[in-house]
This record gives sequence, C-alpha cells and structure tokens, in this order.
Amino acid sequence: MTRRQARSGSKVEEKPASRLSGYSAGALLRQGLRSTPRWKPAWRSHDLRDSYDVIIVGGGIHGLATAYYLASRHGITNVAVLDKGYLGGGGSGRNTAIARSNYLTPEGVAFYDRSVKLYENLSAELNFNIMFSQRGHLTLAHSDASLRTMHWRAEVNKIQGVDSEVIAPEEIKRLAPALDVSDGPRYPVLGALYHPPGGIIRHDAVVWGYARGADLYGTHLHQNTEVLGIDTEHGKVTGVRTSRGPIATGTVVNCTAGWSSLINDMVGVKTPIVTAPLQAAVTEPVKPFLDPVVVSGTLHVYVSQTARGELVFGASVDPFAQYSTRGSLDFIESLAGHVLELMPGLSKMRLLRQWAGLCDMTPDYSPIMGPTEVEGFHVDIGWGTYGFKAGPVAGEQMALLIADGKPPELIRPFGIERFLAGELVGEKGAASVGH
Ligand code: PYC
Repeated sequence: MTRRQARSGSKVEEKPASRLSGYSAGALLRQGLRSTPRWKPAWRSHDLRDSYDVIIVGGGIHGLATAYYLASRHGITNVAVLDKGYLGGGGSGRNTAIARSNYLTPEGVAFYDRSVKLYENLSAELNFNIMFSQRGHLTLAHSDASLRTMHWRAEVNKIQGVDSEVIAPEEIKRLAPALDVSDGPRYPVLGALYHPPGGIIRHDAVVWGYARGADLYGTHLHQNTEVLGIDTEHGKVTGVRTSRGPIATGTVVNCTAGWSSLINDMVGVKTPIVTAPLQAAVTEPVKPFLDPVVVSGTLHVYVSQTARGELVFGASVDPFAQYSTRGSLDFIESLAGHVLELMPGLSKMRLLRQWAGLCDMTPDYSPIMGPTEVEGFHVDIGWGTYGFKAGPVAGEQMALLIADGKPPELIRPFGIERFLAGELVGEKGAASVGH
C-alpha cells in the first residue's frame, strides 16, 4: 500500500503492520502453562517528554483512534495522548455502545457509514475482539409524522448504499417478539426503520484496543495528566501546560467530550456547544430474548441486550445544561414506565445500575471537526449523542487532517465555520430519541 493509498483511508481491510501481535492462540497456550501468567501490560506509562509533534487532549475513543491512525497510517509517532483521568473514563465508558449509519443527511450517512465499515474490521485490525454484534437496529414510528421521517431516512440511506428500509408491525414482531405491536398501547407501533448493519459493540474493548495499538507504535499515553492551559504566540499553538509540567508542541487536537468548550476557551475558540447529561441504566442479566437494538423516539428510550444478557437502556439528554454524571430517580421512573409500554413482559426485571455521560450538543446535532482560527489547534468535538459511533472515522479523518494539513472531504461539512456561514448539517431527525 502506498502512502497515498494509506491516506485515502479506503483500504479498511488492510492490517497495517504485524506489530499488533502479542495476543494469539500460541501466546494463550504459553501463558496458560505458567503457574502465574505474565502478560505484558496493554500499554505502558512514560515520563513526559519536553516536546511532542502532536498532543491529543482526551484519552477516549476519539483521542486514542486519532493517535492510532496517526501512527499506523502516517508514521507520526512522536505523539502524546493526555487524559485528566483514566483512559476511557469519560463518554467512551458511559455510552450505550450502539453503532449505526442510518442518518438523515447525505453528509452524515457517508461519514457514519465509514465508521461502521471501520468497526466491522476493527477486531482484525487491532487484534483485539471488540465484539461488534451486527444484530440490526429498529427505530419505531408511533405516528404518521415519524413514519414519514423513517421513509425519508430510508431513501437517503439507500441512495448511498446503506441498508435501511421501512418495515411493518408484523415484520417488527418477527424480529423482536417481546415488543407489543398491537393497537392497545398509548402509542401503537405503526412501522419502523430497519437497519440491519446496526448493532452493539463492547465499548471498553474499543478503548483498550486502540490504546494498545497506539502504544505498540510508540505513542505515549499519559493518564492522570490534566491540561491546565494552552500557550500560543502570534496566533499559533506553542505548547500546553499540564498538571505534570509544560510540554512544547505545534499541534494540539481537542478530542474531549463534556469538557470541549473549556479546552477551547484556553485558546479563545468559541463554539455554540451546550453540555448536558444523558442518563442510561443496565438490568440484571437474563436469557437472550432481544436481538435487534430497539429505539422509540416518542417514548424517549432505546434498549439492547448485551452478550452477557443484561438490558442496556438510554434516554434523551436531560433538559438542562450541567456537568453531573449522577443518575436521578425521575429518570429511572420514566424509563421503567416507557420500557414497559414497549415490552410489558419485562415488569419483573430489576435494574442494576444507572449513570450519566456528558453530551456536547451543537445546534444542528452534527460534530465540529477540523482546524480553527488558531494555527495548530484542531477540534474533534460537539458529538452530542453520536460520539461512540463515530470514534473510528473521526480518528482516521483527524489523523489525515494532521498529516495532510487540510480537512479531508468526509469532514469538510463539519467545519467550525459552518455556523457563521449558516451551512448547518441538520441531524436532529436521526437522533435515536427526541432531545
Ligand atoms: O444515536 O443511536 C444513537 C444513540 C444511542 C444512544 C445515544 N445515541
């Protein structure tokens, strides 16, 4: 593969190097024969260097994927990923692990479809099982208006080669027998947008796989390293100040979620982001009974069953801006009621845990990606409720931007300048639930 081909990112099936070995049947056997297995840590700790070519702020899937693709596709390895906590401790560990590309705008469909394709090959590429289970994704329509939006999405999807169609209640019942599709409920199910390639992924495994991959290429991953300030001179980035000391650099990428506007404030780059929590919950495990991911915008809920048998639920974002990641009783009460409207047979299930993640909402529900008015300061932010699905493509495209010095085609519509130009990319209609 030539460097140019590598940069185009079109060869997703390619394994970039044999570096990502270490986990194999032979290694498992050898370690199994030891009285105390001695696996190498998946990534190492390092002292901070005085300078790095690129500093990535945020050690979640986006930051780690950017580091991994910089190294594996472009040979850029003098890179540090900084996280004020632990890797994957923010949105990457708090999302509901859904991947799909059944968006509403042509720009969104092309972008998220690339992510699904990268996810499809990621276990093989990283030599790390991310457990992508493409069990299909159903977005229920409970009114004529939402049925119309589902038809609209299906047509935009199909024209771009993405598998989506509107199906009738009988077919929904065949795919998800636990759903009540009778005309008894308050909001009867009139149809659904069915998207077979959608599914769920083990989200922590994506973090660990990218972290291990980036580490094997020589990238430094610094946990417990908070960015306190970003220095600029004559409109250019010159370094960052961290809780462990200063580092010189000409390139900073803001890959944070929740804190993105605070990091942007350090260099005076303004964005129309409002941060709000999104709450989720998980039940005790039960026998597998629910194959597809089921979403109801009207009832503000989505549900999937994990490989371990737990049901994972999420809701819309809370209707106020704040940084708390605690769950609330209101949420659990309304969630339980809405889930039972969809699947009355679940009335005896017990919830195990609830939590919240922070969503950086933009006015058009599309991300903000690319360079900014401060030279060397790039953003990969504003993911709202779509961040997990976009991790691979965002990392791939941000790496390409840094290597080539100009925004690649796929992310050009998401530039920060669109808000001043009035060229919004409206993806609210593809949100899982009404926000
Ligand atoms: O857009 O599919 C989605 C989603 C699910 C949870 C948060 N966003």
